[in-house]
Amino acid sequence: YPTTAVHLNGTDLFAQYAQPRRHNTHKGSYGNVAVLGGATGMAGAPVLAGRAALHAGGGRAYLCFAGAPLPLDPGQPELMCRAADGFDFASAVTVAGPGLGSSDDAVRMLIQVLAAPRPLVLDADALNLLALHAPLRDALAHRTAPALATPHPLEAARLLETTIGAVQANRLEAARTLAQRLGAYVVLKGSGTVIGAPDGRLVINTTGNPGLATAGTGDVLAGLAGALLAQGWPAWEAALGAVWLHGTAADALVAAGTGPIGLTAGELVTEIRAQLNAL
Ligand code: NPW
Ligand code: AMP
Ligand code: MG
Repeated sequence: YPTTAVHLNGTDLFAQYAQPRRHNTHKGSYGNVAVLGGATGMAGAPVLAGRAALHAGGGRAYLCFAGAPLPLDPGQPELMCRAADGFDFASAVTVAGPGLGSSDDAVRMLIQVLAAPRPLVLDADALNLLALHAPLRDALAHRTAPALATPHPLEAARLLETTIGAVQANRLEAARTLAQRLGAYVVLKGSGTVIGAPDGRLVINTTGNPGLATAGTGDVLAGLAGALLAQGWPAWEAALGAVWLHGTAADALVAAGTGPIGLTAGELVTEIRAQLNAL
């Protein structure tokens, strides 16, 4: 593969992998997404990821709380809220990390998720825990199903045991090294998100804008990626498609005057649905 990255065109990707809704299908045809997250005080992060999963076409979405579970999301009662303890993570594609925190319970749940033979998205505190605990990295290395890690520059720096400055000074190299070390597809977020594969492939995304620099947009990206995986996209293409669509939705919001100033992660969720249906 070339050592410099190629730039991403998502339209062709969606033409090839997005599933049209066929008549004789049901919610089971579009996959289950589970979000492992939501320590006390952090319920908003899994809610945003779960909402994104539903708006991106996932058949069912479960919020699995490491802390006390919300009884429901009144703004999105379609989400099924559970305690993470006892949830069968083999029944879904899991998005692990949004608001997960760093408790012993969070580590224990993450070990269960890593052991489940299903595609997996690792974001936020799941990445911070991986940086801290070698047994979690071992569990990741022994997986058979693909994993997709979505670090922002500080999360990448923690995993690489370096600084944000060093990551940002060579984003291509950071994404490639991280993908090789974790044995996972890596989405290194930030302006010009870099997507890397363990075999050395690198792609730069050019959609998106500084309107995305606001709380919760990363949680939305993780839920979107989970929904594409749950609908059968291969992991590399799911990473590319999620990043491209997330940025495209943000660009459409800005073009309509909903940002860049004050764009919210919740608005991004509904625009992702609009863009997906237009594609
Ligand atoms: P600085 O400030 O420049 O030194 P953290 P988090 C850096 C949950 N959330 N380019 C930057 O560092 C998440 O899911 C809950 C350069 C920044 O200050 C997590 O579980 C929400 N630097 C948890 O909170 C909504 C960049 O990283 C620091 C960068 C903590 O996650 C919000 C932040 O990293 C949130 O999603 C870039 N592009 N991007 C909710 N509603 O419940 C980031 N940085 O300290 O790991 O904190 O990302 O907020
Ligand atoms: P997180 O920090 O996890 O909430 O993720 C933030 C999301 O917003 C990621 O998808 C970033 O790539 C995106 N983002 C943040 N700032 C910018 C920016 N200036 N330009 C484009 N995308 C951005
Ligand atoms: Mg984040």
